[in-house]
Amino acid sequence: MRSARFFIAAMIAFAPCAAVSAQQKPVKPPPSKKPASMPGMPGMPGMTPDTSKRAAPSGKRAPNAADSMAMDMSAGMPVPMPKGMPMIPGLVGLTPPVSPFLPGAGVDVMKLPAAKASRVAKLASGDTLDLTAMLVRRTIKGHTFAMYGFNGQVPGPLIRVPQNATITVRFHNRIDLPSTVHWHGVRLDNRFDGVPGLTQDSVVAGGDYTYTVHFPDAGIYWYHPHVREDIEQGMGLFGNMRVDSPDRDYYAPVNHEEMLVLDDLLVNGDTLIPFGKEAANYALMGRVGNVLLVNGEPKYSLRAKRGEVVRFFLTNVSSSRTYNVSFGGAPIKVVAGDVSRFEREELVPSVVLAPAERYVVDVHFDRPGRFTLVNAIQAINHYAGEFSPEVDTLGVVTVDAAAAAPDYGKQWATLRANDAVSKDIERYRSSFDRPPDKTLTLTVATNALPLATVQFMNVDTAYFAPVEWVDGMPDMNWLSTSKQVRWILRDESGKENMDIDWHVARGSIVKLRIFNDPKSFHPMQHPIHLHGQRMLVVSRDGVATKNLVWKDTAIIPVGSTVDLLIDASNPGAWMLHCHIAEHLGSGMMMVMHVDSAATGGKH
Ligand SMILES: [Cu+2]
Repeated sequence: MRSARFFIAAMIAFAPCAAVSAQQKPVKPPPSKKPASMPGMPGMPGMTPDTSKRAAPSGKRAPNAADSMAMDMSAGMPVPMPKGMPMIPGLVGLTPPVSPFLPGAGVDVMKLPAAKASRVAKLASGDTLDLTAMLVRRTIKGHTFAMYGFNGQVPGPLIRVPQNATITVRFHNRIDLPSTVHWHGVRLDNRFDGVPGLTQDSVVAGGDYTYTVHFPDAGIYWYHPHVREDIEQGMGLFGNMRVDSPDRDYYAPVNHEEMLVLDDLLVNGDTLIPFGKEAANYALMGRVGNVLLVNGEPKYSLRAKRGEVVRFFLTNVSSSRTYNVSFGGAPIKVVAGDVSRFEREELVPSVVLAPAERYVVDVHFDRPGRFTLVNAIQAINHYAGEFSPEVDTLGVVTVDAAAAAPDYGKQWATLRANDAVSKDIERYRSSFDRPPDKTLTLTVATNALPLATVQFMNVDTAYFAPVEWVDGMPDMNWLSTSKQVRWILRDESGKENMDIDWHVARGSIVKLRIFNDPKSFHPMQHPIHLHGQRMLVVSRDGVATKNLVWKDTAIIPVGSTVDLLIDASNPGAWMLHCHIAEHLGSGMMMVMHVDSAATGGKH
């Protein structure tokens, strides 16, 4: 029971020539504790991990994930392994088949400008913004790195515009890779979507490109490059856009608003783990960082007054990590998601955010004290075959005894029904239960992976978690590149990824059913993102969503079937892809054409 990983590691070490046949496969015992669930976000039944059995109350918790990981020097590999998890002997000494890449090769990091905090760029319709991707110097937990930032800021400037504004953005690429800017979630003109090879050529290092960005929907969005996201977005190229509704009562009144960009960084002592130059490494699970960052910093703090209501705009810009965020017991009201408000405001115990997702939450700090912003998840240890609760502190909100004025406690306690949202959704309801128009199966194919990885995976897939919240096998993950791993979207005709050629008429309502195959080589959740349109998650595993919200990204847990309803209103060639940067880099993308010969009919 102790160790399936040890068992197979020993088997590989002592019988290096023996290929593991199906009959020989040792059967991994089921994990001692199945990942239990509790009611979480609206429309996400059973997705929130039960971490109620956490070992230590506050005070004893590791302040950050990095502190629970240590480099395994004895193994001689530059990959930080979780404490107590040795590397598989068959992998020792191997390196990924790519050359290493880090930003700013040959540049004196101390001569780079120090990254600044994000500033607000408040723009009116017709305004122009210069946006420069550049090298910056960042110091994180005492270690200094050459990284990237937009306009020298991390996160990049917060672009704040009124709904229906159209702005011009002059993009200047001053980093050491080709790049573009994608305006995530914005239903803009297809020409400015920022996808190289589809809507534009990538902008060479030193080059420029002018975007026209129109904002038809109020809410919270973000921008990032659509070239080598594992490197460019991972090294700091991301920023929020906030689109204000003309309706002054769009949200309930609050005392204060905060933008929280959640990110993680993979650090090994005083170095960053290099990326693959020719292809992404960490292609199996995506790069999961060991330092958690809020707005680019490892420590977030906020002071509030007793009774204060704070609105947090949450965005997950991580390459692969899914978060389960809560505020130290302060009650949370979820107000809005990716592209709209919810039909109804709802109290939730925590908020689950897959990469690229956004949520708007109002939190009531109704008593004085320290409230820790935490990521509470169910960790998986592939070595021991066990699940265990893990709580990482992202920041602290200190609430003073003095009372907040005005007191919005009453407004916070009122769960508003957003009738405009329900009314807008009304015309789509008759399509909720009809058979799907399109289907996708999510799976993976591999070749030329190290034998030890293949053997381990054959055993490991005997069990799975609906969501992998941490990297439970950093050694195998680091060694796998997008040369060896191909993540797959497969449609009903059997076509895969960029061979898929969907055409739907503008104005049609497309029901898309996505199934995440639990029997693949390494099953894992995928946050599926559709460019340029909005969609509803109408059901998960046959359970209808009770409280709808327009989204552009939906998490598909392992073994799940999720029905999406796409409002195909915006003409053009649009990407549909997994937003785990390394999965996208490993082929998990396709194009959906929304043909502008408008029929007005239904698909
Ligand atoms: Cu994926």
